[in-house]
Amino acid sequence: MNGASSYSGLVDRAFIFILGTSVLLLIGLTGVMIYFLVRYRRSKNPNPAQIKDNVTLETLWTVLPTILVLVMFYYGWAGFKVMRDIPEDAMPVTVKAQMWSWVFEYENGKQSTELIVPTGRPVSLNLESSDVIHSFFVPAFRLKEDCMPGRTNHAWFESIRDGDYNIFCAEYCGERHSAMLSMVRSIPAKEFDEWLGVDTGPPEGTQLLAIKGCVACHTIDGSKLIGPSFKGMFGRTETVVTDGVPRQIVVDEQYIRKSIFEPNADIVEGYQPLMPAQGDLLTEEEIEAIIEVIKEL
Ligand code: HEC
Ligand SMILES: [Cu+2]
Repeated sequence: MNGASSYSGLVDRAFIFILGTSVLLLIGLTGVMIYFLVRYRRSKNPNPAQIKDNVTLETLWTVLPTILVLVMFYYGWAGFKVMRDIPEDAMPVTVKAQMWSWVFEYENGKQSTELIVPTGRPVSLNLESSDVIHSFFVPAFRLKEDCMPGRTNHAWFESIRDGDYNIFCAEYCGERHSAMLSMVRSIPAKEFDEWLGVDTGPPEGTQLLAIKGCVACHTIDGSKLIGPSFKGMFGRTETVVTDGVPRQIVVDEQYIRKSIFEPNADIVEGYQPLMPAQGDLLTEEEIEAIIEVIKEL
């Protein structure tokens, strides 16, 4: 239970306070219940007393819970306010979620499948999704925010300790939701600046397939995942189902292009129509590069 963001302590405080009062109330109430059960059992008290109006008691049981609930509200609100106030100098990173992978894009255009951040500097996140609702969840930072198609959500954090922290998707988004994993790597600010400054150029080869999220569903080693493996795909003769009718095709450039734009026009036999159209998410150069990579595999 060791938070690693500047505000994780505030979240923990609210959580521990609510958990603590709940446990105390549970023990206290159960104790009083058992005591009353024994103390006022029928054999000892054959004639129950009729008690009416006890101003002291009634005031107490109204005022005390109200104060408790207000303190809970205060802790929750104080933490929430900090999470919603994005510092002006925060470094923006765009989080792109899709079935079933994450891509992080920096201001200078650099893209990464892991979220590399400088320790001790605020990072603001613009959260997007190209298909269904996902949820960006970094437990160590006490940070969770939805990625929605058609809008941009915002969040921020400041990592206070170097280290690697898990990223999960916290909104069920289909078959490989549980494999939608990545890492925040919090590194010293100087190292980060170096990393960000190194121009690795546009992603190439299989790295391109990873950045574009294809490998969430397609492998490059011949094994079957959600979709057929890219290995040996090019030039293969296979059966696809078009409008419910099976037919034979050869995988060529034309066909790959069509698969990217209209994945559900021809469904490869034995697979489900689970591929979201990728055409709008790729530039012409990227499509050409992807076709070249598939050819090589
Ligand atoms: C969410 C999962 C998913 C993602 C992400 C995905 N695909 Fe697919 N893809 C599939 C499935 C399932 C099939 C098989 C059914 C079909 O033909 O639509 C498929 C089929 C294909 C085919 C046809 C394969 C064949 O053997 O005929 C190509 C080419 C392809 N995908 C390329 C890509 C590329 C390139 C990307 C990344 C830009 C990508 N896919 C991303 C699930 C996915
Ligand atoms: Cu998801």
